Amino acid sequence: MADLNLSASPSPGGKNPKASAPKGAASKETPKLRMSPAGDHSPVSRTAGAIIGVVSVVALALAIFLSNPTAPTTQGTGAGTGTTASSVTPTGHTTRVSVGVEGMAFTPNHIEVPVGDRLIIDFTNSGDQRHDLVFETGVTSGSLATGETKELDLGVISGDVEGWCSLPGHREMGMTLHVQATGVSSGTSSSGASSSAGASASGGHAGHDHGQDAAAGPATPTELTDYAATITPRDPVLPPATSETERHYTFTVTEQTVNVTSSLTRQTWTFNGDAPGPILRGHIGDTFHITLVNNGTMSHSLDFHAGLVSPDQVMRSIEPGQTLEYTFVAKNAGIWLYHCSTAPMSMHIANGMFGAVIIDPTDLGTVDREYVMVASELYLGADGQSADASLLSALAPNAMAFNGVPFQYKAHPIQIKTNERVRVWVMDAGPNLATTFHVVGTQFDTVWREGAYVIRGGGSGGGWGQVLTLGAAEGGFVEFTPLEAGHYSFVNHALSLAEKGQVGVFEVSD
Ligand SMILES: [Cu+2]
Repeated sequence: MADLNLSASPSPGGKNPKASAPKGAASKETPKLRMSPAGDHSPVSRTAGAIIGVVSVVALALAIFLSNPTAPTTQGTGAGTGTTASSVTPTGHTTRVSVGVEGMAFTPNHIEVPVGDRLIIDFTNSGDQRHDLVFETGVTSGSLATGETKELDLGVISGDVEGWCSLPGHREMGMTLHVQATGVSSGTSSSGASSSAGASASGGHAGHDHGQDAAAGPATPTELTDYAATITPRDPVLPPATSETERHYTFTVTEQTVNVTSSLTRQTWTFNGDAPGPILRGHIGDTFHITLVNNGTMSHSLDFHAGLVSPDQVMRSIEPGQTLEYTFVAKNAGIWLYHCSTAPMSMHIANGMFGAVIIDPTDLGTVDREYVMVASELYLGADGQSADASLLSALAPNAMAFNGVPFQYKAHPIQIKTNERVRVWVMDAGPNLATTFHVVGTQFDTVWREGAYVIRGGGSGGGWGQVLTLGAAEGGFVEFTPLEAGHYSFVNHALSLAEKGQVGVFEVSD
């Protein structure tokens, strides 16, 4: 039979008994039971096809009652929700509650409604980006822009109902709304009456955890590598900066589904269609003029670490269809991250909204080849989905990439010649984990990290380097010269991450 939990938790006076049911017990076969506080223990209604279950529950309830006749009576609603209104007696009363958004939370996020009341929620998106409000019953507001309002009719409430924002990552950030059905309705309101008197709202409830179970990776390294072999790799070559000093770019945000393997896709959110977005390069003193165009379905934004500007205006989220002008002067050298800064940022970055701006140090040396590697993490979920929010929250990526695609430079080695001097710029776009960039078979005589040479042309006392260590959002470059022909793997030397895709090969020939 269905799993029921009719444990009573009466108030001290015994006049407002409550019952709770375990989450996940809701089904069409779940018997619904209501016993009136007046002592009538016959069920008000029962679900067809579950007579045995109902009888068993009644017997159990009677047994509990008979074993302790003085115990408060139990108001049980099973695991009912607003869709099972037939299992309770409608009070004819309507509870009406206004719900807003503050940051990444609904306010209130906990609503108490007497069982049998009809619940209407006036939902206003008072947040700073698009949100929706959906309930497990299927009632949904649809995606609302900032300032929009939608009336949601949850019908007659027969049990607790869970709501949340369904935009990726928002629920996990805390955007949940718990409707608690309270045990006893006054039942005295006249039919059709509407007031907020029966509602008790608070913002202090932590809500229920809707996090998904952390799943094993849906794509094996072999599958990822096999797929990478079928695509054209992203060109890792970094061209020299052009000589212009006023630089104009358009960054167009789109959302699309892309393959990760031949049988698995994921949703990406990108600047100009690819992750990473464009790699920009210039000199100290250059002015960058970026027009951000949001052609997506949700709010997005931009944060250029390369600029020294107040975040308030240029980094604000914009709506689908809107544009934003973002101008900054590159005052200092570095390989600077840019990313979407709409909450949850981890989700927007994990879905592909990141890139780099390289401002050359004035004392940059001469090399034969120059590449850029943007390190990032993938949190692959079910087919066609954006990043898995639970894995993201747990800092547990199941695939890793240089320049967006796991294993692409293992499947397509980068060709260089012996004795060529090579510079590799590395940006750790994260969103979370560190990168320790190492090239097997080489040592670095030059390591530049976050604005300064760690070593240059060899360190003191003959010391050279083996890794460029970068935390999330850090960047730098290394220089090395392979002396012999062969296959020089480059890896994140946090090797479990290399094995998830942050590995490539320099194929060196004479
Ligand atoms: Cu975004």
